[in-house]
Amino acid sequence: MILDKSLIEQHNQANQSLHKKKFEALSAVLSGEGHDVKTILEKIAAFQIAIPSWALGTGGTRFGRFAGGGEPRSLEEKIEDVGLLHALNQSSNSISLHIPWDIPKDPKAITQLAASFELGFDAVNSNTFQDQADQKESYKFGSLSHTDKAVRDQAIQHNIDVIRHGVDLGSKALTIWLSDGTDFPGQQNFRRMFERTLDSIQQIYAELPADWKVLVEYKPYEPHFYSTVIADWGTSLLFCNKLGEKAVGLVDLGHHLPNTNIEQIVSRFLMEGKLGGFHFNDSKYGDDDLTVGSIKPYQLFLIFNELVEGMSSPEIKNPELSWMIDASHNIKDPLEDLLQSVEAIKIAYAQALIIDRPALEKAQAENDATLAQEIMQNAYRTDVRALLAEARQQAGAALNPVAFYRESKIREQLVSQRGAKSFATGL
Ligand code: LRH
Ligand code: MN
Ligand code: MN
Repeated sequence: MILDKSLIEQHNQANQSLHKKKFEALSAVLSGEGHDVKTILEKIAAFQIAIPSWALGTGGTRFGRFAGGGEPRSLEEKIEDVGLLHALNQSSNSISLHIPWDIPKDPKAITQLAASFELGFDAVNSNTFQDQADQKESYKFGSLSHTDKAVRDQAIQHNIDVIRHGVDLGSKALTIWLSDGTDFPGQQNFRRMFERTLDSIQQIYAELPADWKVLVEYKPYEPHFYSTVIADWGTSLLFCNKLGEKAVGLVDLGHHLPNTNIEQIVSRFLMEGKLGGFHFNDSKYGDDDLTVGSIKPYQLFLIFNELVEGMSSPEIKNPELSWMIDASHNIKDPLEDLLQSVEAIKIAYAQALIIDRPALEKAQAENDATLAQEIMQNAYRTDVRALLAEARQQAGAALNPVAFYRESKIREQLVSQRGAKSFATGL
């Protein structure tokens, strides 16, 4: 469906007077603290977060999946949904495809359709964690790390095919999430698994176009429950360093054991110039699909503190980052969920931008832990939502995207177009 922009203007008009009061009050506080509100607004507006093609339908768990109404039935409809999100918040100007879940059969038509919504294509994702109906070799016992060369070759070729699809779409990165691992002690030799994987990824790396990156994602467990080849950031970094300049680490927030200090991992990757990007989500236990910022918003802020500090430090030489959401929940409306996730990411970014950095550095130099905490939490406890709303309004988006989505009955319209029980492809 194509959104009538005049409806957004009406919504913004109706909410203008309250927004103005909030924005003016916040601007006064921030200016008083020495911040340049205009520059912050520009940074917030420029920050774009890619949407994964597999998050536009309701996710599921291995115990079941409940159909959402009006889910996109094709890649074209997924692109329309991302276009809708982008029109609502002007913050998601690209889509990330998972192949073969979303194969662009006519890449030219697909890129044109995306461009009509002002969208491009972010990293393309390969999938060697499932068997497809038409494939010869099975990934039951692994793919890039498999003991059998024929299986490895098939998985390597799949990744190369994914790169080719990405080239057709104008993507600039391949994300490899390798699920390979073992379920029982003694099942495999750790070192040989690593070596076979390295050899496989080296062959994929050799096929990367000059201006491409390969993002090496890690995950401690699931689907395998005893060992995973690329289980942690150290292993990801090890692979990246052995592969070369184009290989960078990908931090999926849900891929850490409880209480891991993710912000320190981010700092380490940055320090090495090896941070490639993020898959944003949140988690309480061992899950990786909850709405960003729904469980640990302070952790998200601390991650952005490292990013803002690192990316503005002259000694850090890190390539541009790839920002993406990777969350697909079972009960929420996926579009509302994505709007909330984007908002949470931008809130954390805005809060990190208003940390009094010179004062923090002074407190650190003087070992003043109390003052350092005061400075950090002064930023974190500032309600920056009016800044985000203002940035959206200036970009022609909605002051309150979720409220607008509900007022305009967008889901109801999608249900009437696509049916009450449509299933999007994905996990
Ligand atoms: C694995 C993962 C990886 C996959 C996606 C569907 O848990 O985070 O990024 O590609 O989920
Ligand atoms: Mn992920
Ligand atoms: Mn995941």
